[in-house]
Amino acid sequence: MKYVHDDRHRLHFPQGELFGGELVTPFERPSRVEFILRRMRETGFGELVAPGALDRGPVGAIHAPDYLDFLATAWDEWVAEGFHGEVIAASYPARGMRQIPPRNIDGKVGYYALASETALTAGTLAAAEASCAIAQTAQRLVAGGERAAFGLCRPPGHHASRDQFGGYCFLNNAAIAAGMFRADGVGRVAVLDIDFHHGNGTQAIFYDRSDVLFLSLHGQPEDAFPYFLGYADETGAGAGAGATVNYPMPPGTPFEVWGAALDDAIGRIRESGAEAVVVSLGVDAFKEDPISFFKLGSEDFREAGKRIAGPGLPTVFLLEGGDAIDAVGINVVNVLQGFEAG
Ligand code: OKP
Ligand code: ZN
Repeated sequence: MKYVHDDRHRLHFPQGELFGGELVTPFERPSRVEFILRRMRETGFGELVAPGALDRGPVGAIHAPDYLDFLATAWDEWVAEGFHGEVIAASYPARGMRQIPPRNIDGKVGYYALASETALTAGTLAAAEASCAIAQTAQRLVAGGERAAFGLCRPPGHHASRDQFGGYCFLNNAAIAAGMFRADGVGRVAVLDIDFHHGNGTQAIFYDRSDVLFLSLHGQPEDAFPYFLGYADETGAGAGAGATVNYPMPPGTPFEVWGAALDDAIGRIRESGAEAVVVSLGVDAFKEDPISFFKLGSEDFREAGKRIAGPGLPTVFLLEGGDAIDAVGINVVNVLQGFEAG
């Protein structure tokens, strides 16, 4: 399988993540990619491809123009305001308040943020665009006839909505790739999100659309980030009714239960008539992940990959989360090897 990577992800490495009231070194860090690359090389898996230039059209088809402007100017406005730290949201348009983007950068960040753990820095947009170009190149490989491709996207994307960043995400790579399949004339696309965290951004982007099926296996919102979306009764709206499928699961969920949810999701992909699949590939369902609570072992990821190959559809794998950094490479490559064996 071809895999797409380049080094520009390193431009995004905030020094602080707001965690338990402290600023800690972010869990989502550049070494995640290094561990995956090392494992790809060790196992001789696949062939490395460099990404092409970012195609801004498909980005603009998913994200709002004012949000993209915000990402482009936030750092400079933050510095001009006289702030010395990284860009972190502190004030939000909460319940009962007006949803109007203010002029002041401190307010504007709150308007465009969905959570405060994620800092934006001078290099963040460049890294997010490079990550998106990687996703686009992986999509192009598959649209051009490859059975599958893997994009080592960093920063990840699935929490980013049409006009909000957070959960380490800025541009929704999976949504952009799914939109590109549609623009290529693929009638129906499935986004299968197996990251431990609910893909709230991807869900929101396609919630009222029937042409992109969204399925997510994740820690239940009662207990897990992003907390405010991902319940089982969220099934789509309007034309998209029935095209969103959520599998929220409780702390301690073992592979037997998770795998049954995966089988159900794959069954729905088969029935849906989808002609391509985008997998939001997070491996934080792993039992040793520092911020998650499922109990999958490394071999379970191989089995998951095998099952994902079942429908025989063109498949783009895009990296999302997975922060047990020494195992993230093993678990990602296990999914991809399992897929190839399936
Ligand atoms: C990004 B991805 C846990 C706090 C979690 C943010 C998690 C973002 C996950 N106590 N905060 O989906 O892996
Ligand atoms: Zn995650």
